Amino acid sequence: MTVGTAADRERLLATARSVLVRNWTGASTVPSRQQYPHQWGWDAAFIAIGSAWLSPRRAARELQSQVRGQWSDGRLPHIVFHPDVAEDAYFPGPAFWRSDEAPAGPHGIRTSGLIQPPLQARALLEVVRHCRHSLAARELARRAFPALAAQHGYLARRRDAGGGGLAAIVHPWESGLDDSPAWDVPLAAVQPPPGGVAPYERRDRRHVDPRERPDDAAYDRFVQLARAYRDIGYADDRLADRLAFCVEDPLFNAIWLWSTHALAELAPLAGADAGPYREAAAGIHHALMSRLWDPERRRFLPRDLTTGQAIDRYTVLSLGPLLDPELPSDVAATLAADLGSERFHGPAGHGVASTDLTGRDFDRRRYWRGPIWVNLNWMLARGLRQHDKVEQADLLDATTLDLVGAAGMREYFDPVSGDGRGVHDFSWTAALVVDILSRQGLT
Ligand code: 2M8
Repeated sequence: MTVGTAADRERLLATARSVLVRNWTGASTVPSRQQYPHQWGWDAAFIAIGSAWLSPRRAARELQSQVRGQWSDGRLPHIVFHPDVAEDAYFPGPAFWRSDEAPAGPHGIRTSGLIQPPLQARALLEVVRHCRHSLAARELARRAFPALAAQHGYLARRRDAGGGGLAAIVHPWESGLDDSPAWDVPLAAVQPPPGGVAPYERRDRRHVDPRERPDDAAYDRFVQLARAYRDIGYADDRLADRLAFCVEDPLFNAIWLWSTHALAELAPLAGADAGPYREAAAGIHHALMSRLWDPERRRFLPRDLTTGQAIDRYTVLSLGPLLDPELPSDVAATLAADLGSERFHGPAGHGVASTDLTGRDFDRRRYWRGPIWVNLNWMLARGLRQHDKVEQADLLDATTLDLVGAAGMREYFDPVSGDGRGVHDFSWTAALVVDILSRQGLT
């Protein structure tokens, strides 16, 4: 269905709203009732951005629930577990992560020990903008700002494993794009322990076609890497020597930068000085350009800190720096041109495939190895707008609505056929549809 008429748009908005209501647990929103029955880090940010149009109060609550899982070192964990959900509802659950035994782990709440792209400060800024009374906005900013400033401090102090001003990720799950072909090379270097990876039971294929999920070889390495980090107490010193996977990711760092600009905007409201955040943003921008921009290939590439080598795989991660408002205009133009080309737009025409469609790694069905994801379409449209590519951004938003209008609130979409993949009733799809429709002036 093309979402052309006002009635189509009303229907889509009503469906999106009902998904968010059904996935709300009272204090936070699960990405999916069946597949992901806890709270995830960057999901919470996308969800708060969409929910803020419907209820700023609920959106604020979403972010506060995130912050309840914060560790004493400042990290915001990638999963905050719901205490009333059974251990076997999701793997790896709280018993796997053992956050309660980690020196910096939080008290009274169980979490994973990994992080995810730090979008929360950007989400806070968007939620604050929805508060109609300046007093409520100030109060929300004042309450949430210190936790998010601490999260950014953690990234700068504890995750700069390369020493060049970027944050490193130590697990593909930290990128949010778990089985992206960008991680194939560093993952291939992960050696299974003698005797093989200790047995575990995958639970992610009960509700989703296995052809749409990561394969077993990738999963074995995910589990092994997570165990290795857990077993050193989630300590962050000498990361590139102690862990088999240690990478600088252009999308993760672009999101960090985008959120750092948000902190600079929030600081005066929260009674803090914006100066340090402006300086931090300038530093991340400089590091992105000097460490991850390849001027010959004219693309951003992740860097493997265990080898010092750039990872030469073209995926949507490389387009993430469109979120950097200071990106030189010729670089922004190159990224925008690639984004609009047949590399990232399939015959269904609906937007940004997660992997270069013309490359050998592309898989139209499998998870982050090819499908379109609404959160990426949405972020890239925001990035395009920052670089005055308004028409291209409008088109991308419109194709996102068409895609969801035809296939439903799915987790991801086949870029060749437009078919829905992964789980149904997926929260960030619904939330970002609310955001796009609302910005277009529906509500
Ligand atoms: C997916 O990741 C989790 C592990 O964190 C999983 O597959 O079990 C990813 O799509 C990730 O980006 C997302 O945050 C999470 C929940 O939606 O699911």
